[in-house]
Amino acid sequence: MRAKRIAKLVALAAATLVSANALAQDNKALSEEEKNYQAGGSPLADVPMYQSTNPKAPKMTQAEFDRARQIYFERCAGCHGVLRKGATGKPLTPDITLAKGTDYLKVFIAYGSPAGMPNWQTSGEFDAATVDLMARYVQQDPPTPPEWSLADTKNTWKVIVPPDQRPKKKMNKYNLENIFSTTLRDTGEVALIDGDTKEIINIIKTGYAVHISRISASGRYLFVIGRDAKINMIDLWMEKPDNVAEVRVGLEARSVETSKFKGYQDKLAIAGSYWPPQFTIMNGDTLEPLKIVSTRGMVVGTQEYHPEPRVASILASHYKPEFIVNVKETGKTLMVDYSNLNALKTTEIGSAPFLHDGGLDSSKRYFMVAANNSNKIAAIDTKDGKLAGLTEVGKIPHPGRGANFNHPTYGPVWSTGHLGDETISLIGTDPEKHKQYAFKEVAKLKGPGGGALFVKSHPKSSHLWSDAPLNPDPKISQAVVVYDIKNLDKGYQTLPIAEWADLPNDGGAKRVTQPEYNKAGDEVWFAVWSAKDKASALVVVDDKTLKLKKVIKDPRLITPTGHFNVYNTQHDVY
Ligand code: DHE
Repeated sequence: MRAKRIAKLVALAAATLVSANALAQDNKALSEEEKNYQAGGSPLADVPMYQSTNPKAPKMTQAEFDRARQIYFERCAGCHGVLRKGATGKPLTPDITLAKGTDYLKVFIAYGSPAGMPNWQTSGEFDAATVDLMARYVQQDPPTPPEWSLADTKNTWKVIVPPDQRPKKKMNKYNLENIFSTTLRDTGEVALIDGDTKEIINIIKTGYAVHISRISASGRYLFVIGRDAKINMIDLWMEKPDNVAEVRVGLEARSVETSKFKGYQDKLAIAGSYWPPQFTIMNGDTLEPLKIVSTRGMVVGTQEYHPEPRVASILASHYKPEFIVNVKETGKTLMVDYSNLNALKTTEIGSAPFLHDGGLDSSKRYFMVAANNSNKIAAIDTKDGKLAGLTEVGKIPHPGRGANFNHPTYGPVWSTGHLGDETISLIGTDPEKHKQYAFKEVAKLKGPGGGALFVKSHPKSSHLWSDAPLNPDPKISQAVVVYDIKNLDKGYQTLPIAEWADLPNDGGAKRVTQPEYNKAGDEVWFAVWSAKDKASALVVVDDKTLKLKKVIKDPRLITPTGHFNVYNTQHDVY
């Protein structure tokens, strides 16, 4: 009996190995890129959670459980979910894992799977003891992080400078519309940089592993959110712009936005949380929390209950007093009418699961959002509150906010690059004059490889830019490509941005990330992103000549990733 079981196990291990190796050869780049992206760490790793004892699960000491839980939240939760009920990755609940057993799970964790599970041991990231630890951990009952109520939110809320003590007019000489807010990811800070002089104005403390910056409708307040769900509100009118309020809206988050509809400018702010799965509407000049709404519910299509649908991108409508809230796992876009918070009206638009990032088309009527692991782009009509189209694109679209330009044949198009393949998809966005192309993929441009995260263009430019910071080949990840919109058939030109940064040879990854235009649309900024203990920089390129214009170096520029130009972010220009 025992011999038979061992033989079965060996056969299983061999089969898993063969398929995992085949994957490693065919598709190594893909799993490496996805792993780099998803396994970015979670603040939940440090949140204490209760260990329940399931007599059927393999034994673990409290210390082992805590260590494994930390690794799980740092490396696995991004795909498998906080509650292990599955997100972009498969569910790992004890009903499934106990039936598989420790030996099977060890093979799976060590060698990965063709469905996209990384090969944690053979890639050198985990040793055999860690693989064993994790195989035992995923058979325990998943610990649940705490909820986060209005009272919890209020306990973290600080008004550093009350509105009546803030400047009555702009107190500095900066050209506010051309300031860049640059994420300093691993120090939990943003750098405010004067786009005209390229000097650092201030380095401001924000949340942990800060994610994005957004600007209020008036252009005065800058909102920054950390992965730990901490929001910082910065007043750009101060002599030296700095924090005026802060609050935590949960334990983990990625998105923040402010009301932009006429009559509601600067009135409200909103932030979406990954954990707990909810969004919080706040007062726009103090961050006082006003209303929390849960996003737990049914998945589009299957209508199965999902316990932790994360809030991904949020955008303020220009057509109505509405926030456009994208709920990742359920595949639903919520148009949240903020005109009466006591009688909140929400229009729910279902498209496809795994809604992630996106931006407006050039008319600002359609919100184009990537359902990333469904390989689709949904077009949400923010005027009529309905799904205008859902189109198949390449593998794992990742647009950032995307890039809009006028295509010589297809008219206005919005574009996205992909994490999982080398293409850039162009999607028609003009149902009036180019109806036959509207919300369909009309063309695919060929890029240098997968691992692309952000594309960008500008109404005054004839260029389309794409990065590929997560491509495993440094020749690709340390450069960007640029297309001439008037001559797309010519293909792309490669610019060696990291080389231009001329950083010391300290072994830093120097991943070139996120093209962002200045206000005038004649410069493009890039981050050259290395680890915390390695040198990084920002590189500014002349958009007309495609020549290097300036390298911004400063020991305080640690792990720069995203950067957000005030005017372009405020007006959704991309
Ligand atoms: Fe992001 C936007 C989530 C990893 C840089 N990122 C977003 C948005 C979401 C998101 C939901 C859209 C916000 C919005 O528009 O309201 N990002 C996630 C993740 O869940 C993920 C995969 C894993 C994680 O652990 O966070 C992740 N993101 C990254 C990175 O590793 C990046 C490259 C570097 C970093 O700073 O962490 C990164 N994400 C960005 C940037 C944007 C962004 C620069 C804003 C793009 C824009 O043009 O607006």
